[in-house]
Amino acid sequence: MALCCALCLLLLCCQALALGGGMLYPRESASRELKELNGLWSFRADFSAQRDKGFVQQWYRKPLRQSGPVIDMPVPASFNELTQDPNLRQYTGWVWYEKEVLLPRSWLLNALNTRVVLRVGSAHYYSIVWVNGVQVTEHEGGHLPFEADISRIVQGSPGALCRITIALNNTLTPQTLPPGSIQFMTDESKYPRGYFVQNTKFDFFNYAGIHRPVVLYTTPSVYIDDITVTTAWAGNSGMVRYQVLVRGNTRYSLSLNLREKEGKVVATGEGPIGELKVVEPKLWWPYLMHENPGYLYYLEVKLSAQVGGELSEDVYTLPVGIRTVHVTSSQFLINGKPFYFHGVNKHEDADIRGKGLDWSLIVKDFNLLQWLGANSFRTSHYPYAEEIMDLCDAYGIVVIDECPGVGMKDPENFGNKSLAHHLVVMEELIRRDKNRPSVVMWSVANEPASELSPAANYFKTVIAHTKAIDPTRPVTFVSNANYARDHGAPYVDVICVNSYFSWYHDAGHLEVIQLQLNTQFENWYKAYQKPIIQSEYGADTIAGLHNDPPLMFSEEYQKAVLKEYHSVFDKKRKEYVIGELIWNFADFMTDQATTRVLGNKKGIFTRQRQPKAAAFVLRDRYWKLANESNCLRPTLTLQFMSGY
Ligand code: BDP
Repeated sequence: MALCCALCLLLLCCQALALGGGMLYPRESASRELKELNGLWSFRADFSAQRDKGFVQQWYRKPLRQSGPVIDMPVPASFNELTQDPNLRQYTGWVWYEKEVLLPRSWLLNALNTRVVLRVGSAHYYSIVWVNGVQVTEHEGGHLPFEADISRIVQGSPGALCRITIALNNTLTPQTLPPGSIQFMTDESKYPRGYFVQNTKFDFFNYAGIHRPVVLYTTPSVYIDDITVTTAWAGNSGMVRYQVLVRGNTRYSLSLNLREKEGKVVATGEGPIGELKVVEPKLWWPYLMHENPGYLYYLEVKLSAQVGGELSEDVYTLPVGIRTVHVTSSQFLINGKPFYFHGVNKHEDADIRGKGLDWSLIVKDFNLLQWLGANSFRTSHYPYAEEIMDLCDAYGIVVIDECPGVGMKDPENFGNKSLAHHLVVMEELIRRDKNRPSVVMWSVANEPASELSPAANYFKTVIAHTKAIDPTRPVTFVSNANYARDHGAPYVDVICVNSYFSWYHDAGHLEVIQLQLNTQFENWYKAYQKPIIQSEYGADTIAGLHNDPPLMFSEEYQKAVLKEYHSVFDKKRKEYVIGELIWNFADFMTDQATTRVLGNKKGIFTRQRQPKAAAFVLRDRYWKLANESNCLRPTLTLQFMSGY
């Protein structure tokens, strides 16, 4: 009974909330103000046996320091590796964050026409949020943003002090995404009473905390809630179709200006739905496919309404790239031209910070991608920060946008509850990233147990739902199942396959790679006649470990594996292979295991972003591939409109 109770409390409140409205990235404008709440927050992990003390004692009711000791915790960051306490590193359950903020008086005085919104970029995994002791929202799932209108609470309270409390639970269950399970150890000769561990079947550390920026922002009370754009072009004219969702009043007027980079208006529109025609459009091209990649226009949406007898305006500016995406039986076309993915799989991962957003790391990584000649990456195995996605849009880095459907290895991960949640996660992901030109394909999962029979209906439903919300992009999931028994593959547009020949199979036998890889491609293509991406391949390598002839874990072995794969890619890319994504860009942290040496070492860069020998092999190859398309070497610089 006590154990059951503990589990219940760990999993408290895990039902998802219904989605309503948009999730525009918070940007300042003439009508919107923004206050970042990054920095040090007060923090306490609830180490009580059932992890329920915070709820029993209602820690959200008064300042956290008054209910017990607190420590300083940076936001954004994972909490796991910031202290010397090993119990906090591996903690599972509820942790509590709190920040006190002073609000500008102007936000409180004009209450009739000011909405104050609290937005969390992402927090892992389940969040409950209170402002001044009043619950304002809860959200299931890390990796995606959520927000709450807190106007009534802050505007009704005396003084300008606003106390934000966030309780966060990193417990994963068979129905969460990613899934996990809590295992209670009941043999008291081996484990203390009440001992439990969190088990997962994915290969990265379950870092937790408030991982992305928390902001407060304002809008007028009649406001632009969402904008959806789709683009097309033919001959010398481009088309930007838009739909604007307004909330707060049904009587309003909307005017739109599409500006080019330098600010010149190139098209105008009115009303909530319409098409903007752009003469001689500058198309959005991937990096290394054009001398001016990542070209963005800016869609300035202006809303006017009467509030309390006075004119109220809201302005929001959305970056827009004009481009098309199509898939044939053997090609991936961007703007009608074949695109070959030569890129990487990444992780949001760094020592000390874990999965917390870090601008220095982001800039370093994009510089390494540029150095490498990589034109694309997959957001393995969850949506990445909006700040990263903004740079992909601006630099022309092509993205396969993956949801956190990873580690789905057991039949219980394919039940109705998992499915319902998976659909919501896809809705949230598309709501966030639908307007991004860099996103060319959705990936609904990584290496699920797609050979299990429930996987057929499961993936049919998830993929159909994804396509229903966004009919403009192809959909895939990444498979490592046998081609003849994969129940999800019939529903994807592009086959994405992971394989680790001479590593997890035929360990050490480099000589079998070419034959096995060739067979893999032929089998999949014969079965489906769909283009194929090698979505993972690689070998663990300890930087500085050398052995020639190559032996596993040495830098020479990683190079050799890559070269064997590349020789097959070079034959098959003339037919139907449309891409290669190395596993992995950099070493990253995993759970402790006998096969993991302080994490996964398949990076071509170390965790500190220093190149292993394989990075140079890949660099030569990627630049050779880029030069085949004869394009100039652009520098990745922000093309954001000045002042934007
Ligand atoms: C693949 C997974 C990836 C792992 C990789 C590995 O998709 O998450 O990290 O193997 O084992 O199966 O290195």
